[in-house]
Amino acid sequence: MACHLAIAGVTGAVGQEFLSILEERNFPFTTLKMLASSRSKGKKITFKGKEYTVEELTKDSFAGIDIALFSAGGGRSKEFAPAAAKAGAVVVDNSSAFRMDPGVPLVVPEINAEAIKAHKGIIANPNCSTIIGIVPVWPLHQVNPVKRMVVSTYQAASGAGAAAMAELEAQSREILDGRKPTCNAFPYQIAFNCFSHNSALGPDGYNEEETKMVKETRKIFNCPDIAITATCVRIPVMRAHCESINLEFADPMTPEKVRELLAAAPGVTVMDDREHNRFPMPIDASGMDDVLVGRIRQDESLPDNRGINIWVAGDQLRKGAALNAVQIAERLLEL
Ligand code: 11C
Repeated sequence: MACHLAIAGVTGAVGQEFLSILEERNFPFTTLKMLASSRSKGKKITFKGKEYTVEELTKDSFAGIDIALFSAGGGRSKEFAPAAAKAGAVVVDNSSAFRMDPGVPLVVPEINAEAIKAHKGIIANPNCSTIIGIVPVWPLHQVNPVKRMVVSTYQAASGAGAAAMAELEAQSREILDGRKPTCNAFPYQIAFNCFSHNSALGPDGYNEEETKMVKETRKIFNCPDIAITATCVRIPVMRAHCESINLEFADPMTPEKVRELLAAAPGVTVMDDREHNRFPMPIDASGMDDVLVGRIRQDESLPDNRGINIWVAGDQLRKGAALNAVQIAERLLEL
């Protein structure tokens, strides 16, 4: 079934990725509305050989729209997504605005696609670090429940948007030219540096990114008791996030079993070449749909072979954002 589609935030990094994924996957639409803030109003975008004019995102943008893909920032989602839903569209929202709302499904199709059916007009796309981390953990958790998960992230500039990606490039040039790096999108120098994730710190000392990973994973897994702790760090990489994940299982688990389960898991590619010390890197994951997994090994600090370490890399703009949202939209068309 084809649909009337809208993209809110089409000029941003995720918005642009929506377009390439819709084209690659030949997503069926009869009309497409490109929406963005007033700054981008009137801009021309060519998509599938046709020129579109970007319209300003307003509460009146959604008459006749079936599906609206939103990546325009949390504030705009809060302001405009309810209006879109009221007009009859189903919003797939990439922001954090509605993720923890109990009435809004938070979906990774490989994990909880069935939650889509319960939507009331808005479906939330999880945070990129959450998606990339849990796609490979879920198939293991299905077979042997994960009791505790310790995650450390190595996050690309793309997670902070197109301006942050441009800043990484500009700062690299400035530093190589012997100039002082200019910081606008990030609070600190990103080129040739890394820093604790640039989201707000809570009174407990955890930043919002870390808290999102904990709360969102519990909601998507429908597992409020799973123990999770995270440390999130920004590194000078353009567009794929990496994560070191330590898992404690209820029962013994071997690296061989993990490899076997992940080799059969949707959305996952095992890249675990010990012989050549070759494991997933951001340059491998960039442009890929699957989350890459390697460094699969026993955590020998835990008794009874109940601990496993893995290393993952996933494209933040694709599976971490636009691809996951388009997969949700594809499922919507099947309902
Ligand atoms: C990052 N994960 O890499 C963030 C970006 O809640 O959707 C996305 C924030 C969000 O900085």
